[in-house]
Amino acid sequence: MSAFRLVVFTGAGVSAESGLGTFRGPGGIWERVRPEELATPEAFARDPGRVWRWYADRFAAMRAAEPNAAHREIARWQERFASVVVVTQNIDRLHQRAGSRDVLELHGTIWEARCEACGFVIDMPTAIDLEPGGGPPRCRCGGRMRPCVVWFGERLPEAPFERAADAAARADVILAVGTSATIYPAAGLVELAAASGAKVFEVNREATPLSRLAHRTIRKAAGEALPELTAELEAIAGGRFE
Ligand code: BJW
Ligand code: ZN
Repeated sequence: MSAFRLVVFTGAGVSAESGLGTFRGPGGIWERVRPEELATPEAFARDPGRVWRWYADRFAAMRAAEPNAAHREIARWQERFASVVVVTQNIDRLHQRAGSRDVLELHGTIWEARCEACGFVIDMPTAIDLEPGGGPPRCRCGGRMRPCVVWFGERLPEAPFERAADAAARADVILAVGTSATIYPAAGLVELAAASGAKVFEVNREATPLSRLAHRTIRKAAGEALPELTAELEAIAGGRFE
């Protein structure tokens, strides 16, 4: 018997109970703004001040937010299972703040800003302080700083994506939590895991395109569902640590 491998694939819904808005669905961010107006390189080129301020406001909310019961339960699984890889589409770092050590950020992080011209990276609080006027600060090379997130039409960071694909291909169970699973290539990781023989678990308040792949679906809020799932995962893992 080989060691039990769990991949936890998360989206905005896992942070909803920390008070952070999701993108799609009722009350979602995209009901108020159109993605192509803000979350694209073209939008940033057109109106850098607007896009920067939108991220600075969201950063303030994410910094003030606390990890919830779902983030904490996922972090606890590290002590119970041989391998737990958290693959997240979230930019808020709440998994790391809850104690998860192996977190792959597929869509970057709002905690850093980088220069469009030379790639120099600084942390977001410093970047915000550099420009009290509220726009994106300039790098020492003269280039404009931007949030270290992945916009539509941009490539995902290669190293975390490759590690995530490898973990998905080797997983015994992949658990998708709080994601509409509509954004590619991230959503394709669950299809890859399923095709490689993993059991697919889904925790989401609503049905998603993944639901048809799922061996087990739990239609509850993540903070309630995940602590309840622990015993079930332990039964599947069966103490496989080596
Ligand atoms: C709860 C809950 C609770 C609520 N408990 N659950 C194939 C076909 C067509 C198009 C494409 C394709 N492949 C790629 C594309 C283009 C595009 C794409 O996927 N478009 C789709 C519309 C189809 N993809 C891209 O552009 C990607 N890049 C790319 O493909 O590059 C290719 C390339 C190659 C070579 C050179 C250059 C390029 C990049 C995608 C980047 C996505 N970025 C964003 C913004 C990040 C920064 C920011 O935050 O502003 O990432 S968009 C947004 O969506 C964000 C999220 O990470 C992502 C996913 O959303 P998520 O997390 O699933 O949230 P929601 O809101 O959708 O869902 C929340 C869920 O939670 C819901 O289901 C609720 O029910 C549930 N929920 N409360 C449990 N308490
Ligand atoms: Zn620079």
